[in-house]
Amino acid sequence: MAAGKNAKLFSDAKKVIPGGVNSPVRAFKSVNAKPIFIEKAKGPYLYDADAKKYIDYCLSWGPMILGHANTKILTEVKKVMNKGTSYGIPTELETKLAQMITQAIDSVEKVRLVSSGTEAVMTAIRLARGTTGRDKIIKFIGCYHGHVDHMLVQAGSGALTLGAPSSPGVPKDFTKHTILLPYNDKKAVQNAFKKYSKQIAAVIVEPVAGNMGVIVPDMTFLKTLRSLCTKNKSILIFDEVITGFRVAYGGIQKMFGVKADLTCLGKIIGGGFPIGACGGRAKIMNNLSPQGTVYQAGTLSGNPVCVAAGIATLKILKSKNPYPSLNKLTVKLCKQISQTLEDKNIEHTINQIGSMFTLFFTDGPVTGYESAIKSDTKRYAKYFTQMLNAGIYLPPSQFEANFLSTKHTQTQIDQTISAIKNLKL
Ligand code: KE4
Repeated sequence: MAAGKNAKLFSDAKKVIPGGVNSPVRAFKSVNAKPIFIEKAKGPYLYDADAKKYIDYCLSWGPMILGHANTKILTEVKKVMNKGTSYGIPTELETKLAQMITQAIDSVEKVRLVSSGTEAVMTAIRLARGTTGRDKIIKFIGCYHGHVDHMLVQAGSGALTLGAPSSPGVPKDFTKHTILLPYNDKKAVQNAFKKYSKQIAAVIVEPVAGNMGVIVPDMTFLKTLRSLCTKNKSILIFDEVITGFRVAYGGIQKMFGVKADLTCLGKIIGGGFPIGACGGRAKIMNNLSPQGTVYQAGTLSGNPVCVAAGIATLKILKSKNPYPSLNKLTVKLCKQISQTLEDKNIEHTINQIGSMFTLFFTDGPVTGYESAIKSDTKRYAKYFTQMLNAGIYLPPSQFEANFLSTKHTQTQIDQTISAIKNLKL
């Protein structure tokens, strides 16, 4: 609960920033609470304006896999900053990060760096349309791919309808080529390709959903997307803005054995600085200007400071390979959360993969949007607030992912479980 300085900061912010925040979910509306304002962070901890300390399971929505204010990353960033911060002219650092990404993800032969996940998705979709000369895009209900107009669609009435805008300000024309299908539903995709086959430029999917809470789809779903795209010469886009370098070094593709044609990245590859990337097969990527004719640009794309943070992050992830222990600790946490809630007879289900998970207040299983929205969001709001008061910061929405960092240890797990034991839901 925001108290003292947090409340004052929020009221000041609302006077000059819409809703007092620079991204809607930070306003804590989904959990019916008032936001905290962060003063500083270190390792697994956040410290708010009232000097209250929190264990952070949101990690800036994913980027901070090595914990906050990681000394090694900051040292590398400071070295680069002392030489200047932005040139709008190529630097060797951009090539280095692109090389690291292409070495980490087999399906990525070339990379274009941008400044956000939204820009990465914009680039991938325009590139897919420019490459195929087709207009239609398939996306899945419950997947979020940033706030580009043609991705802000809601399901029309009945299946297989073209998307209707989900936000004012998006003209109907901008979403008329977006086909919205149920996530994890092979049949729906097969029917869509039957109906629109040679009109489909691309299918874009979160290979593990993070934006309706964590949902790991059936492998046959992803394999079906792959085979249908290959057969129809459509482009398969994996939006790995969350999963990229989160679940394993590189993307999820090696683990799942399904290769995308284009991959969108962000978050972790910037080590806490603004970044995004669109990468994929050279044959497609070479269509991007100036080598090709599909236009795309950005003043701060490949910014040396952001890129230095990304390189330092990936270097540590590659050399230390923290994934086995990080994933093991996450499984342990989820098991203990579930056991504790069972002992309290609280209906729930947990979806977890690697160091990302979501606790849903529904008996599950949660396999797609329809089952996710059965969750008791009022109960989640109470859970969020009681955990916040106990010094545990969770995503301020039932439909987001929790993350662990390499700085989370048994100490934080123990504190989290004792807070859950005291819940009154
Ligand atoms: P950004 O433009 O926010 O950097 O990335 C957009 C994006 C694209 N693809 C996926 C799979 C994403 O999850 C995101 C952004 N994630 C949200 C949280 N789920 C960012 C938080 C926010 O919007 O404030």
